[in-house]
Amino acid sequence: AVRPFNEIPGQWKNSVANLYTFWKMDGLRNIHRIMVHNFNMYGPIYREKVGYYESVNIIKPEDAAVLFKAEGHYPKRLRVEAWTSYRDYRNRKYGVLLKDGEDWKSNRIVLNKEVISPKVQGNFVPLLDEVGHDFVARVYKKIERSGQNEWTTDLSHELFKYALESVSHVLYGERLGLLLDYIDPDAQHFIDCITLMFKTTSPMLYFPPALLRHTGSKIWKDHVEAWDGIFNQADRCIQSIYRQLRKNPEDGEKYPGVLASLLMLDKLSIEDIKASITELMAGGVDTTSITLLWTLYELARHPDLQEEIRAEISAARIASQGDTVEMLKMVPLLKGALKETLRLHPVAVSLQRYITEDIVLQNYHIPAGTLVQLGLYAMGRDHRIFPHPEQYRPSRWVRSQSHYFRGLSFGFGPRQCLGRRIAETEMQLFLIHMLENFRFEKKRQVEVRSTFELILLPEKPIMLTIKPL
Ligand code: HEM
Ligand code: 2DC
Repeated sequence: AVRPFNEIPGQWKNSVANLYTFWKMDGLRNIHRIMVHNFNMYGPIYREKVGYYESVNIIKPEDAAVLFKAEGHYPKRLRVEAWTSYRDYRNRKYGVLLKDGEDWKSNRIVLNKEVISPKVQGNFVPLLDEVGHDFVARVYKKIERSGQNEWTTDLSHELFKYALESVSHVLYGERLGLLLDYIDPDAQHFIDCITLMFKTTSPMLYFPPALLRHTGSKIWKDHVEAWDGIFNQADRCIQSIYRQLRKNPEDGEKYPGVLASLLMLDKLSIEDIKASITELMAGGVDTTSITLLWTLYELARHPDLQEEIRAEISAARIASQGDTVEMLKMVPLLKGALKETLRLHPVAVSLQRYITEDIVLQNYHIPAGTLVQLGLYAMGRDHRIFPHPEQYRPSRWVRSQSHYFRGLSFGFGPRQCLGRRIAETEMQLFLIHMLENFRFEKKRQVEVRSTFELILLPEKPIMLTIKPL
């Protein structure tokens, strides 16, 4: 017989005590490790209540399949109150990230066509390829200046610039010029604001922003300042494209970028377009750059694997005869490496959905309306789901075992990551260019752990040594 909801194990009855333990364990930065700990303690399903939100947590691919079948036509995830509060406070529209219901669906359908459909991939490739090329030139310059024929560095700041330059080129069809020697202070400020925005969001998952706002807390003030910086910079970029487009409408010769395409399509209001473009610009920086940093870190720790991927890239370069879109179809191990990076170092600790119908998970009845979380980080490190989970093995995504509900780093279904195509293409091209030119080494082999700042980030700087081939 199916067991009742109230019998699911977990510390959900005493939420105040739970919040206290949470603080004591420095839970804010360790949320991913606490989830692993809970799955070890309670098994593959547990209920929890931390602060004001309550959820059922699952880890198994089979359960993920059941969850996503019950997500309904308007899939809804955990509402990040800090983000909606800011928009309400400043009277700004929600973009696709924060909308729900029919409003979300109608915007998302239009955006899908311009941002994630296979037909636009070809438009993005030359734009992203150009940025990858410039990044290589910049690294050569840095190596030259070092006078040692190698460059040892924490690449994260360069990667943030690479990611912002890439996503901007795709969104606006224009270069910002972030890979030049001169650093545009506005762009640097934008990058800093995104980091601050994520950092100040995580405490507000547990303390209602409305409360913090009315008590004049620093977290809320910093958060507002961060979003203000993000919106101001995005507004400037959007205004400039808008004006250009009104002065000389597109000739249709060259791909004008996502924003201009949306404006010309005329299916969404300008305010809706602005809201979602801002979210895409903000969502496109820390996510891909950190994933690339983790990938270089793993490749530096696995020199043979690095060589194997380099060989795959060389072969693909020759076989594709200058057709970059074709080339991207010939690098399965490279794509496996990115999947493997996201398995061990996911951007999102969990995926969540409010289910729209009653379901059964692990033989427990779960009523419609419940928030169900799939622990992505915990799943990626579970030996029952990924044999030898501690090993970085991109080939597990190429051959062997079933991938059934295992590759979920970008989420699932109609509510999955809207930036996925941009992110994947951008990351693949980056690695292709970098591996064709440089070797990556790690001087000291130390394990770097993740810390939670809404997205998972390396706990300390990752130092890499880059050498020309
Ligand atoms: C949503 C992961 C890069 C924009 C999401 C979600 C995940 C995710 C897990 C939630 C999906 C769900 O609930 O099923 C990632 C990862 C990235 C990445 C792993 C890179 C390694 C990007 C980039 C952009 C972006 C580059 C923008 C260009 C968005 C947006 C949403 C989203 C707008 C909300 C979509 C909606 O609610 O309809 N992402 N993301 N992401 N992501 Fe990403
Ligand atoms: C964080 O418990 C942990 O892609 C919470 O590009 C549940 C939760 C809800 C939504 C998730 C968030 C977590 C992590 C960051 C995600 C976000 C949805 C989109 C966002 C996964 C797992 C992200 C990084 C977007 C951000 C775009 C934004 C800055 C404009």
